[in-house]
Amino acid sequence: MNQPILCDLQPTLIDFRHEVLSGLSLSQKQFPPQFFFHDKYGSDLFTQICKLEEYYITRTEIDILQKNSQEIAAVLGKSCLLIEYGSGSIEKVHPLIEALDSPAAYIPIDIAREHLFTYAELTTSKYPELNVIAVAADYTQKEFRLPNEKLSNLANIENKVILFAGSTLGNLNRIEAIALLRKSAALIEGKGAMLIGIDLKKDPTVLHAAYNDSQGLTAQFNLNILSNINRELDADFDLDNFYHYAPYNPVLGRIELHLISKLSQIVTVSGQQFTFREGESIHSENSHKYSIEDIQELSAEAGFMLKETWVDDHKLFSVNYLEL
Ligand code: AVJ
Repeated sequence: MNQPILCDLQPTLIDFRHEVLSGLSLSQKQFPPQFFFHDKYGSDLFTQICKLEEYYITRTEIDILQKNSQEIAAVLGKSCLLIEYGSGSIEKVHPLIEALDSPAAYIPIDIAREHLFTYAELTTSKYPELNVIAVAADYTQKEFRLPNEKLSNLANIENKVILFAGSTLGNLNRIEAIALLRKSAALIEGKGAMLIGIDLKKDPTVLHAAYNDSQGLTAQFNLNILSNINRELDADFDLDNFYHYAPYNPVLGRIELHLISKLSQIVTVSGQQFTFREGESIHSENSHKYSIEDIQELSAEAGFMLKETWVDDHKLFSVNYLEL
């Protein structure tokens, strides 16, 4: 039976304790966006969020990729090396894989080794002809390289394309986003393309509903970070003393997630004390929204050309092909 190749580059996992303590020590307290997925409950909550009517993002991206898979595959061309940041979602990537014309290989890259390998095995068992090279690594790290020794015995590669789905790019600010795109250009050695899912600017009311859902799942998702800190870092956050606040900032074009302190209070984490004033926030995520023009500009800044954009009927979400 065909097996995926597993290439373990031993990514260093984030030091939760260090990240929490340093984030809470800043004058504007903050957490990195990966914290939402720190435990199974957080990941499960996100799965629930994706099923909400109000949270259009995931469903819309899947829809765009499925409806346009033939056209996207034609743009990617024959014998394409499909690299993916994050181990893929079956609904997003498999339709594309099916549409591709004799792909050279599919390379999912993820920091979560177990999850990645399970996904890679599932993909090979579904597509026995496909070369799958799963790379356990942190693609955001400066030092990250493709395992070129594993690629040398592949048939001719006509195009290298990095798939970056889920609007994860939106977590980064403009400077960081450009840096990641430039890094990606270097990864494919100045020749190739990216296929990126990006959430579009739209009526802020729609955005507000997506991040302030009526069932309060996003609020739980945000507050769950505090539960994780309580459990793992011997902390005493009282979840009733914080609330979820997620406004759209039209100047910066982003939804911001915050945890706001309801009162003045002192919280102890791993023996260290942190003071909160009434109304003070911990900034837990940014989710940037772009217009097609913004995407064009961003691409150009990083040395890419926006060649093609696919959107849904309501222009909620976009899938973009950026070429070097
Ligand atoms: C996983 C980064 C796409 O920005 O919509 C959902 C995560 N945060 N609800 C997003 C998220 C709050 C999210 N991404």
